[in-house]
Amino acid sequence: MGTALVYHEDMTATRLLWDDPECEIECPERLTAALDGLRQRGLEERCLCLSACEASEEELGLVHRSDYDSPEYIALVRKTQTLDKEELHTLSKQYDAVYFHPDTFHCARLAAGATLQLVDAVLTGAVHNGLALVRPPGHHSQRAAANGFCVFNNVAIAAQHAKQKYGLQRILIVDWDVHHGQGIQYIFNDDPSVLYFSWHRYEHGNFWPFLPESDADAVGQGRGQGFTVNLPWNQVGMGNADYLAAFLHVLLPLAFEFDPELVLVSAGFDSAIGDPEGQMQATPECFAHLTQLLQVLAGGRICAVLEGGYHLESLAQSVCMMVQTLLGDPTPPLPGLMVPCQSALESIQSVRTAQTPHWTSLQQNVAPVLSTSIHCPGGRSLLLVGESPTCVGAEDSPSPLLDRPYLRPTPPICTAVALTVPGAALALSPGVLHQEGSVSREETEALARLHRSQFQDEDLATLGKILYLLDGILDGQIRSALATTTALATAATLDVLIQRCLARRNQRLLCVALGQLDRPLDLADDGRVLWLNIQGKEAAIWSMFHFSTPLPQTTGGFLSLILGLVLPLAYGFQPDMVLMALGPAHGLQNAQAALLAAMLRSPVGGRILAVVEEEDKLQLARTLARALHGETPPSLGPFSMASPEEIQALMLLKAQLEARWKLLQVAAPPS
Ligand code: X5A
Ligand code: ZN
Repeated sequence: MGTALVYHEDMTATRLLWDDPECEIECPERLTAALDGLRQRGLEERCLCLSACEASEEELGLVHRSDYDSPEYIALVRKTQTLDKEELHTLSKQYDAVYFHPDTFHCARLAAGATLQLVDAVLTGAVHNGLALVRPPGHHSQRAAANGFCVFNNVAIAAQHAKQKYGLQRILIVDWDVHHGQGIQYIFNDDPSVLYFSWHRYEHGNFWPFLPESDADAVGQGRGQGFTVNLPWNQVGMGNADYLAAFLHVLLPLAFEFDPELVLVSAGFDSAIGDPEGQMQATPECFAHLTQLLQVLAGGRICAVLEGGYHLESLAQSVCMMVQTLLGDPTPPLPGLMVPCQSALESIQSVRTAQTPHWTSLQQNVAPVLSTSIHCPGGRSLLLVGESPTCVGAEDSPSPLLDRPYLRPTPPICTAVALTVPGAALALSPGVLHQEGSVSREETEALARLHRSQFQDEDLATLGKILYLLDGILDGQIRSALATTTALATAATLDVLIQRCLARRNQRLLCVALGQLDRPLDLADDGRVLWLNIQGKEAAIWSMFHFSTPLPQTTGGFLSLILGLVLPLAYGFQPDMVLMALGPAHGLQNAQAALLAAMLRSPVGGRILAVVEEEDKLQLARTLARALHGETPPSLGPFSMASPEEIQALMLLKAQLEARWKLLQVAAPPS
């Protein structure tokens, strides 16, 4: 199982034959630049490379079928093979932003065919996921019309194919191209089996394709209401924090509720920095993060299909970021301030408002009653005044960001496991290793004494092993690790681990403590540790870095906690590593623990040390080890709506923390 890369050199054949400033950016070098990038970084050879074959006319007909009042579109495109340059130019002018070439029909059939092969490879289980590198792009193409460089709608054809050939009932299409894929929207407008999400440069309708139906209030029609989700960007310059906020607060809540069986990505990279069309500021690394966030859906079955992307260097880097993430590599750090801009928040708010009638997960968005008190020891008011910045202008040069090489060496050990239970052989995945090393007895004892923690003799041995894992992560020898502790030693262990971590270099540590684990008494409040306790009791806030919240009992509440609180905090804090501890009475189901671990990997590049009490069934350790290692976590089960109490607790906590942690915002503060 791996990652497929579907391509054919013939797709570089089509090109513009006359002068047209609008169309000249869609050039053959786009494909060669992307492929060269993959080769240079050694990514191509790690993929299962498939040579694209043309889609049949029957397959194209899944979307481009003729009806009574329009002539057959496929026949018309077929005919372009024999037209001369002048005739091609005349035909091209009948469409908006389109050029035909004698090889267009062949290339467009290869593009659709490549997409179908990718879907087949994923749905037959030959690979986990993959990318089709294609030209021409597809998402603007309509049933009987070429549009915006697109001839056949590759992704829409693939979705129909997945429904018909494999009987899929729920397909998610994520269109992160900077243009609105209106073609896909029209094709599935009344179809509830395809959830179409698109963000796009809109500028209140003043950007191509200038359509009112690209706005947030277009939600689909008939049975398809709520299955079209448009997030219009009304300013250029959207960056990493804006894209992340869109995923955490719009796409992912709906996607989890929808529970897709397959994710198709209309992967246009004109939404990245440097692109002349998009004028956005998101860096290539952002696409690694977006990809990894999608990997928790649909059992990891992701088919990405190239759409736009016109800055060759930016395109190549973004494609590489996506492919390395599909291959399972950890995410690189995300550059920039994690603060969404005012305009992005306004857009996020408008799409959430438009979609609220259609999605339970958004109906939890009730205004908090601020008079209801939340436990704030010391009685200080924690509300600070803050404003969201406006977008960075597009004129700011992209080059410093694009020049930055990405270097974080791959640790020799992917996932290490140390268990206290004698002889407990975990059936581990390849790459997950049992680790027997330990920090010396003297050093372990000294550390334990330093923190006046009470350890039994056998607990000290365990502590030594866990410290060894921690050191391995801090030294870059181990990426992630899992350890079990003996009963009741978790709190003391956590105490020592935090101190050890802080004593080393300039580390920032995110500590997610589940269950009855008290905040260590001497826990520093200098911004180096973010302490989040998730347990059964009421919410409490000690400072902007230390707080606790109850564990929701519903899947809806749990997902809101992860997407609405934990991940925004983790991304905002930008820790060097995560310490995840499952203490007494943590109450998490295995699938919940795995999802939390899997999603926490993104903001820290996979650097997680998880500590579990041995009383927990070994199945938990096994599931957690797999999630840490990058396997898609098991499903949480049927979606259940969060209870009013759960919503209230979360909203209150978020309201208090928003002033410091701007990624928590789901709406624009009044300007
Ligand atoms: C696939 C794609 C853009 C067309 C822009 C026309 N098309 N101005 O990015
Ligand atoms: Zn585009």
